[in-house]
This record gives sequence, C-alpha cells and structure tokens, in this order.
Amino acid sequence: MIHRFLLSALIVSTLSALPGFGSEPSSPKNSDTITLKEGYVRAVPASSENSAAYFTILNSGKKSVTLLKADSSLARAVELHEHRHENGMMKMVQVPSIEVPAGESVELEPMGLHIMMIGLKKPFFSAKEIVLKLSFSDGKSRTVRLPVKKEEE
Ligand SMILES: [Cu+2]
Repeated sequence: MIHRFLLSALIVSTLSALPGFGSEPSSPKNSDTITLKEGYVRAVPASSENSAAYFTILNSGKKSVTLLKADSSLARAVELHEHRHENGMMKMVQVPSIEVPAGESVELEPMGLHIMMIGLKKPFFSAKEIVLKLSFSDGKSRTVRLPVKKEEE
C-alpha cells in the first residue's frame, strides 16, 4: 500500500515537470513578449477636463516594440505625452509614439511619459477602473486595466 502511494506520487511529480502538464497551462497571454503592469489613472475632481494614466511597459522580446496609440471610451481624445524641461519651465508635449527597446521596460510616470486622457466623459468620474486599448507597432493591440487612484502629494 505504501509502495503504491509512493509510486503514484512519483508519477504525478514527473508528469508535472513535463511541458503541457501541471497547474499552469500556457495561455496566449503568457507567451506575449509585452507585459503591462503597475499602473493607475489619476483621480480628478468632476470639474476636470483631463487626467493621465501611468503604467510600465515591459518588452521581453528580441525586437523593439513601439506604442503607437491609446484609446478609451471615457475620453474624447487620448494622447501620448511627455513632460519636458524647456528654458527652465516644465512643459507637457505630445509625442508620436513610445518605443520600448528589446529586453527593456519603459515607465510612464508623473513628470515623465504618460497617457493623457482629454475631454473626460461623465462615467469617468465614478469609474473605479479604466480600460485603455493600446496599439503597438507589432500589429497587436492590448488592453490594460488601471485602478483610478488619488496621487499622494
Ligand atoms: Cu499630458
């Protein structure tokens, strides 16, 4: 009886070491070389026209991938932005795209690169979570879900 138990335990552990077995089935999501993580959308008062979204784009692939476009149903327009120092002033400018080199990550953060949501629509202000659709140069679009969060000042 004991022998039999050990034998079956052995088979189970061998099987789970083989690809295709075990508790983590490989999904298409896991095989994506682009990972979007650790982000939020800035909570703003209902009188605000605009907000910004921040997250990190990781590229574990062997080719550079560029973020070309972002969309949200809760804003009239969504633009890729960057903060820049110009003549001692902090300025916000639109950028055409955001490149993520192979094997690297790019952080979208306050005072840096960010996604600008312009012309916020009413449902934005009661939303707990914002979904952004992102279009990349590899022809794929990906969605990112971000919590709406107040910034700590
Ligand atoms: Cu901006």
